[in-house]
Amino acid sequence: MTTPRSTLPRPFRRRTATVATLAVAALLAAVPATSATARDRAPDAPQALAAPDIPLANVKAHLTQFQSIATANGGNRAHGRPGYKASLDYVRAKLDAAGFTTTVQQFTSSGATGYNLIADWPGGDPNQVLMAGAHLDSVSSGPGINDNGSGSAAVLETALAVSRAQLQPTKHLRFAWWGAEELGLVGSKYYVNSLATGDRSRIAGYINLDMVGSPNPGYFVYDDDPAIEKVFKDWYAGIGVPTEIETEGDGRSDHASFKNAGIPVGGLFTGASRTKTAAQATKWGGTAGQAFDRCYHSSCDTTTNINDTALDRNSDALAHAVWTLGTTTSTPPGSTYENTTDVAVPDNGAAVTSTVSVTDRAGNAPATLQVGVDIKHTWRGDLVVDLLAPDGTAYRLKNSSSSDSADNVIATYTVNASAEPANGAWRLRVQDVAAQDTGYIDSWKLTF
Ligand code: DTR
Ligand code: CA
Ligand code: ZN
Ligand code: ZN
Repeated sequence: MTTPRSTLPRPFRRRTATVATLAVAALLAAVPATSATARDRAPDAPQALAAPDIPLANVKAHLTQFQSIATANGGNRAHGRPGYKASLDYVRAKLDAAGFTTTVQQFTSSGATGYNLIADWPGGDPNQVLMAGAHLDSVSSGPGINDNGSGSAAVLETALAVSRAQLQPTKHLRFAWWGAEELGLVGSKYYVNSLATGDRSRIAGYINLDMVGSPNPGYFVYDDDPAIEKVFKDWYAGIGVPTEIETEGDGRSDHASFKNAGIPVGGLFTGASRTKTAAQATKWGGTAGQAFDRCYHSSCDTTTNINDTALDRNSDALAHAVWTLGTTTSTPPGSTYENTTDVAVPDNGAAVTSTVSVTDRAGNAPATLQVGVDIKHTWRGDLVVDLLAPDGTAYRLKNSSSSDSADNVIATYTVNASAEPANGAWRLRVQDVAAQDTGYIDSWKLTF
């Protein structure tokens, strides 16, 4: 059940260039941003790609509010407890005042009502929704200021910066604060599962921030969607801070709910209970042999359990990603992947295959995947032709025919491959099932 102040954007068909847009965004990240910020430009001028600085003081002010809320509500902000809903009401009030369209999504978990907060920034292409989110709930044993007030505050302040800049992004921007993450990603799973299939495919990417101010911080970037990962790694490289790939997190925060639905994800993390190594202390500072966050899931996870530099850097990194990925121009439709190597087809024999590897896309293949085939073969009725998805699923393109005596199969087939991840080794399989007449695969290609 939802209690919308306004509804989420109406359904539109997805543009197939969406996933390619993220790749372009990553390239744009390398382009030195112009010095002007969005606020320096007339409203109708093209937006600068340079994000504004996110004021650390503003982010910390939200943490102070979360701390006060926990203190006034039994010491926590956990699912099902008053401190959680009070946290949500605080965040929502800020967003409403800043011009966002907010929606509260209710669900039930462990016998208690849970709440997700969704905030849409009006405008942008509803076919390309860029999301950034954080879980707002704490564990019941403490106020959860680093886990995950830090992510919640960084996402909130980035959203408020979008409003201050009156950003007019290419993509539609949506920000989210999840309930009941600590119970098993419950709120974000509920959100993704509640999306109609078409709505899911409109989400170009989801960026997750969960623990981004750890007191003994590491700088970890999720190694999921290549375009999102590159935006973050390039930004950190730009300030001279080395990053590591986040390896602890697969499935351990809300990005997993989106990744499991085939949506490109990325994110930032400063570490939890794992111990910082000597090598990490050398490159990042801090204390080797000590946990990144000694107060993980503990009552001492208070406003004193924050490293300001880490919180500031990750807030600025998120803003950079939202501006970069959110304000990219649309890309030319389609991307083609081709194999032109000849493959002989044995007469009345075993099937042969030819492979096309797709590596730079994210999300699933489209419902209108184009399969261009060029097979030189007399009496083409001998041939059975299939497309094999990376997981081996076969899509029949052409059946054999005892009456089709024409030569060559030169055709383009449209396949609904929306159930298949785009990346992987796609194969064309050809078999000659009747004696006499021979030929070969001349070339074939996939167009997304
Ligand atoms: N599961 C998160 C904390 C967490 C632990 N490892 C990772 C890796 C990436 C993101 C988050 C986490 C929590 O306790 O909320
Ligand atoms: Ca900053
Ligand atoms: Zn936690
Ligand atoms: Zn967390």
